[in-house]
Amino acid sequence: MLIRSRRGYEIPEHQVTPEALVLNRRALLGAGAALLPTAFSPPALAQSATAAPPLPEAQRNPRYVPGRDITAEREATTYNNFYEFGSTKSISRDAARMPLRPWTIKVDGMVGKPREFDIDELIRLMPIEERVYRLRCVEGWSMVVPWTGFPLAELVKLVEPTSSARFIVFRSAALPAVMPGLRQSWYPWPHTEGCSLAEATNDMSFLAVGNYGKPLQGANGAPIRVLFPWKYGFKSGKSIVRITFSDRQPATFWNTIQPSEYGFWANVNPEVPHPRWSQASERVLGTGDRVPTQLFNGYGEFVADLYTHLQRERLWA
Ligand SMILES: Nc1nc2c(c(=O)[nH]1)N[C@H]1C(S)=C(S)[C@@H](COP(=O)(O)O)O[C@H]1N2
Ligand SMILES: [Mo]
Repeated sequence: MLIRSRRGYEIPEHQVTPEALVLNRRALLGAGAALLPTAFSPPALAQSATAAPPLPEAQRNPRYVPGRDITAEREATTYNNFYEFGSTKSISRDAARMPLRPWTIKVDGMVGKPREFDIDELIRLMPIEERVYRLRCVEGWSMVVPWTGFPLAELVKLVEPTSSARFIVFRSAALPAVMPGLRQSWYPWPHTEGCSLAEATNDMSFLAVGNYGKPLQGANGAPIRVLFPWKYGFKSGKSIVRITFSDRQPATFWNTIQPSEYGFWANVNPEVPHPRWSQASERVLGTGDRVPTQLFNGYGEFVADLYTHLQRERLWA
């Protein structure tokens, strides 16, 4: 989890293909369109069948103030942890090959209304907004990203958890044809992460379908990923295909690999060091700044209440 972070940081210009394609396409559809020969048919320019359509308009939620500059889009979209694509930070180009449509999210387990959602149907059903959140990786770097999506609580409401449901598990896609990391067979694929039902219904828990005003790119967990900004980033599962409600605390990816280093709750705490490094401060991506890490990543006023009855649990990574 801590490995090779420095080298992966520098990504060659030519790897930023998806953005360049998007811009070209905009230019064609916009001012350039008038110059196209009349025989040119717009459907030829339409999104490929596996790409995401544009997102609906989203208002920024003023409740969650980042207190820091937003990280440059290029940093946040090209410096990633996504082990399905390999254990370096430079996976954005490979991840751009992930087919994003059709995409189905199955919601099952202890719910009154189990259901399979087509991703675009889900986006239409949900109240879409923008949230600017800090994200703190357990490795000691952080970023600030505007995410487009909806509160996880809204999805929870829709499927009506039964009275025995206590936990939720998020399963990520495992697509061997495009994910070379899956060949690293010692990892417990598919990637799963989890939270309690109480955490899931906290307003901060967010399902993101976009960032920087655009549909998510593969590297950031397209087409849908979860965010718990008061926890270390490894809790925020990417490219989710299944959400299962349960009465038991689920086994999760990093906790299974190395339980002594990565707990289930994994709340950010500067005073609880990782066994191999301090968590007192963090490197802010794209700026070179080192800033003090905050308890609950600075979101204690919104989430600390979730843990008052869990003081005997290992709450801090
Ligand atoms: N499926 C999956 N989800 C994942 C990971 C992963 O390897 N696979 N890495 C996690 C880690 S360690 C972090 S820090 C965040 C990084 O999110 P970002 O690349 O969008 O910054 O994603 C998390 N979600
Ligand atoms: Mo991370």
